[in-house]
Amino acid sequence: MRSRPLLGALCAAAMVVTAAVLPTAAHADNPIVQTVYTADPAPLVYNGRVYLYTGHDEDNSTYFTMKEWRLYSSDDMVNWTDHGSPMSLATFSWAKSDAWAGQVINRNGKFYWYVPVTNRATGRMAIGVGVASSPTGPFTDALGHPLVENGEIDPTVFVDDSGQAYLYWGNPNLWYVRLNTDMVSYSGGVTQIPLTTAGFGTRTGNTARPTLYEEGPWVYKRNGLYYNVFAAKCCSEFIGYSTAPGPTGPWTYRGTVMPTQGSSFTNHPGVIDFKGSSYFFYHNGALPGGGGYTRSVAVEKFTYNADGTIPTITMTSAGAPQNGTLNPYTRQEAETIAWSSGVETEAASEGGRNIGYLENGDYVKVKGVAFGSGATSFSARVASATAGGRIEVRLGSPTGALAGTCTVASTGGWQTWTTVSCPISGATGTQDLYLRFTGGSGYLFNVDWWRFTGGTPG
Ligand code: FUB
Repeated sequence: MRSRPLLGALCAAAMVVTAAVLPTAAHADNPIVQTVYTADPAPLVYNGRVYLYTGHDEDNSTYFTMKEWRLYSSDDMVNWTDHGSPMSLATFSWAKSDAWAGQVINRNGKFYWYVPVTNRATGRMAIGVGVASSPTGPFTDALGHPLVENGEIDPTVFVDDSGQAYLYWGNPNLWYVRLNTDMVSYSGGVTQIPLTTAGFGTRTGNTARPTLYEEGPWVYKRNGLYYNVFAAKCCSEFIGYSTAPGPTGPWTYRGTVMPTQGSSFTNHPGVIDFKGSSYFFYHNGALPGGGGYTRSVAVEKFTYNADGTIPTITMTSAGAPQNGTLNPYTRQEAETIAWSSGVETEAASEGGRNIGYLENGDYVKVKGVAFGSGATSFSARVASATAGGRIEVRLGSPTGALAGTCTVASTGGWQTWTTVSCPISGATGTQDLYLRFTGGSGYLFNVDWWRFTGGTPG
């Protein structure tokens, strides 16, 4: 019996309510992922794409119950491709639990993923390193033991222009080591960064923690200035930041990046520049069933002030504007999604992932699709262990103009794939595409990929 993961079922029911009370809900692109709960965003720009590494809050969590990390990628900041889970607690034989907030960096032709987990042998939080030769993994344990362990969490990694790499982490303190060029060892000791109120702001009512620094540091350099953006105060957290003339300080507190918002008592920053714009990633509890232990990653575009300070950024349901368009005349993965309702993803037998657990009325939105001169045909790779159903190709909204309908018959299995095609009309210019799945009761079919033909993008 194929049973739908909880969040998908929840979304299908809750989206009906959400759409009824929030007129803009159908157009929202935040949170970025609707298929599972995600937390602790760690974006990496590599080869013209943003790779967004996240944690995964389990459905119905009542603590930070996190067993794996997840990965999504995009080249336009709105359509995100689901790459599944390239690393989990099982990657680290010595880890017991707590797949918490980490960061990935590219160096030496490899990708290094620094993560905090609980060390089974000591019961303390330690920092492990995953390594892969591709940003999508699979990642393996680089060391077979922690890189460093002092009971504290949330590593952020940064390579200075000199080539010297630094790993910072900490809650309640803030630490760093100088990583060697192999990125899996360090020289010198573990150094504590003094948490002064000048450096990290003043917290009132907590003598044990007199500064605002709480956790989740994100360190980077821009125009010669070093930034440490971090989760501040607790609880609920806001996002604050400090700057310094060098990688080890002295730090000066600069104020608020994102106020306390969004029904999660934690937040976590990730900051990048991509295709000429700056983006701030964070998490909140905005999905149905969301909260402090069922969080979701979101993104906003922002512009640095002329003096390099960061403006105050607020959470939106609209998210960042699209940076580019999507070409419908090349194969697109069905798990490339701007927004979805009732949809889950899973590993596909033909490689990558497929969308599944599709029921009558579920849909996927793909934003800013450049149909250009106009498509004449749509093809999709599908599989169904039941009676199948239909893919409605709609434009502008889930109930927008019907450009075509593809019928999907049973293929005899959820991973027994065939390609279906149907004629298309009216798909010209750049429009939002909605693939709406219809049929009888129960699960209808899976979709691995799709493609339009007949036109040229533009
Ligand atoms: O996700 C688990 C923990 O919650 C992270 O390590 C912290 O930064 C906070 O977001």
